[in-house]
Amino acid sequence: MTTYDRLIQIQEARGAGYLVLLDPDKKSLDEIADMARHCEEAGVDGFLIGGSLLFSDHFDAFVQTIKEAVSIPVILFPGGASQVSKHADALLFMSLISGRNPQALIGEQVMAAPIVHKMGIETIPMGYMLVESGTVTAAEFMSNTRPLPREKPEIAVAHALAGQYLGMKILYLEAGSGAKLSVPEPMIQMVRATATIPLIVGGGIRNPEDAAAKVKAGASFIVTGNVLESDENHHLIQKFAEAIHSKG
Ligand code: 1GP
Repeated sequence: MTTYDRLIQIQEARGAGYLVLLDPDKKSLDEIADMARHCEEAGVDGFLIGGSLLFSDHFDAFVQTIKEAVSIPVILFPGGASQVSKHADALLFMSLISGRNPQALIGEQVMAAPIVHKMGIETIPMGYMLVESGTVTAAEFMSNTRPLPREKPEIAVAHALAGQYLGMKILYLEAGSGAKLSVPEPMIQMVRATATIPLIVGGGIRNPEDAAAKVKAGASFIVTGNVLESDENHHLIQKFAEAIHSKG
């Protein structure tokens, strides 16, 4: 079964899925295997690995360590063409469709394609949309794009439909890691009511209640990153999973 099919299965069985973003700059190789196992036991459905800006030089080993520690999907969520690893189950082959920067729309993808081909890794075409979130996020700055206005959900809908018609298999509404404000529910609702492909929502989600509200609005998958970076918040993992799994 492909990783994409596994994701669909998770969504169907659980109502929505919980994905945890692991940033190689924020966790050491020594601590990541335990953290990944803990997440799996607490009900996390999969991992995304990547970042808009990367300082660490252990990306490949980081992916491999996580992959060896767990059996849930390990999926690359690359900030650029250099963030690829053959150890992952799949790669979100994303285009930043909310922006008008050709490098983020197609340039990085062209750089990555020959390497991805050689690795033979599964690709999941994804329409990635940045949403204005009250501050300039790393994703916004590094991509040199303007995010979608948060009070104009119809603009998000038009982008989501364009992504779907271009053949993308999944959409991501992203407020940006550490966003002050998460993606507004009315925008999720409107996108869900029109586009039919699965919808990932992330950025600035700090508590299980927020996560549940995004699922209620129509998110198929919720991503959290920052909130789990401090060890004191690890007790929240299971609470997030329970809040997100509306079924089963
Ligand atoms: C970023 O959506 C993810 O790509 C996660 O965001 O770190 O704010 O949870 P946070």
